Amino acid sequence: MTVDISCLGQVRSDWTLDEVRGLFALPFADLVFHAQSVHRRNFDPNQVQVSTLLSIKTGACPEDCAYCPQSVRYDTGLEREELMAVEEVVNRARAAREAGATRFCMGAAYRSPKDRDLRVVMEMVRAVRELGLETCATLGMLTPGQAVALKDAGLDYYNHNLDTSAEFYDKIITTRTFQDRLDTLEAVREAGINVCCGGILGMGEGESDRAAMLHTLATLPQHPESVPINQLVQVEGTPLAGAAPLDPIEFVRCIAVARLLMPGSHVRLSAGRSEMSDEMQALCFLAGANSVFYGEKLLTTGNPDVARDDALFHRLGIQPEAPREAPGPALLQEGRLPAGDCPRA
Ligand code: SAM
Ligand code: DTB
Ligand code: SF4
Repeated sequence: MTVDISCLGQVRSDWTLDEVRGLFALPFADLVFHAQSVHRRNFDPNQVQVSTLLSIKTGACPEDCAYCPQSVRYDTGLEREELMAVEEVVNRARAAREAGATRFCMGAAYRSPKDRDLRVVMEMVRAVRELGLETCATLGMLTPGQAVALKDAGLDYYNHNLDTSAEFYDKIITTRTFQDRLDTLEAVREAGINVCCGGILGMGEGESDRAAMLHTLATLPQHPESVPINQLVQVEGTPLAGAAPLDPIEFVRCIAVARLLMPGSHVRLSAGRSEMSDEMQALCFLAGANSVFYGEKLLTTGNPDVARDDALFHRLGIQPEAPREAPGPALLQEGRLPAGDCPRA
């Protein structure tokens, strides 16, 4: 398992699985040092992008994702809620903006949206954008036509996660395939929407699955602009409640590897922060995480309250990042990120 250290920092889509494993095998201090070095070449290391999530349609989802409190198959005591009114969403977005968020992410417990629901979401996107916020939605699988409609409504980002490796996938979800996910990601990319795509750690997968998931993300034709790395939030009633928690050092390792594989992408320290110490979050930022969800709630579960996050940012000297042009092609054109022409080791 070899990796050519001199090539780190290049934007490449031709990583081999062996190279990814080689990064995982590095001593922790070396890995975090390389990740932080690459991070500094592309980002201000003291800035973190801040998004706020809202569940615009909650529960009663027909899918069987083993981690999810919103699946209709598991009794998690969650109250189902119909699609929210546009006005209510706008009020919540305004409050998020006033609290300091720059991106507003609207999540719906759909397998895939019906066109009549999509029309309402498009109205939400237009209205949230008028507030000066970046917009993000996560609505399940999309057809190419639906992705184009969302783009036309002004959607900036679409979140659709791989969740885990192709190999481990059917231990977690049986109601749609890994390929379905890749198809939606392609539709989103083709429509010209920024891609937000990552996964969940701590579902009983092995390190080889974590490496394979990051490898798939980093070998997509273009890296996702945003890469959420979630730690499983265990919810009573879901099949994954009681799963053995992941070693926190292994979680940080994944953040560092994601940073090295996708140097121009925002890596989001996503769900699971409520269960993390401030020290662990600081290590994640050091390893190259530069985005978080901000606000008391994720979709249905808790997130650190804003007072705790404000105090953490203050202690670490972190400032919220102003919205900017999405990285990737834009930065490549400016010549800030070298293209991937490094010969493989
Ligand atoms: N229903 C849509 C879908 O699955 O694409 C959108 C919403 S779904 C809740 C978005 C993502 O949230 C999932 O793909 C998963 O990665 C993450 N997620 C859901 N439940 C989680 C949990 N308990 N812990 C960590 N991440 C979770
Ligand atoms: C993502 O990767 N994480 C967010 C967002 N994308 C939609 C969702 C986390 C959900 C955690 C469980 C819940 O609150 O329901
Ligand atoms: Fe439904 Fe999304 Fe939850 Fe899966 S992750 S059960 S698709 S809401």
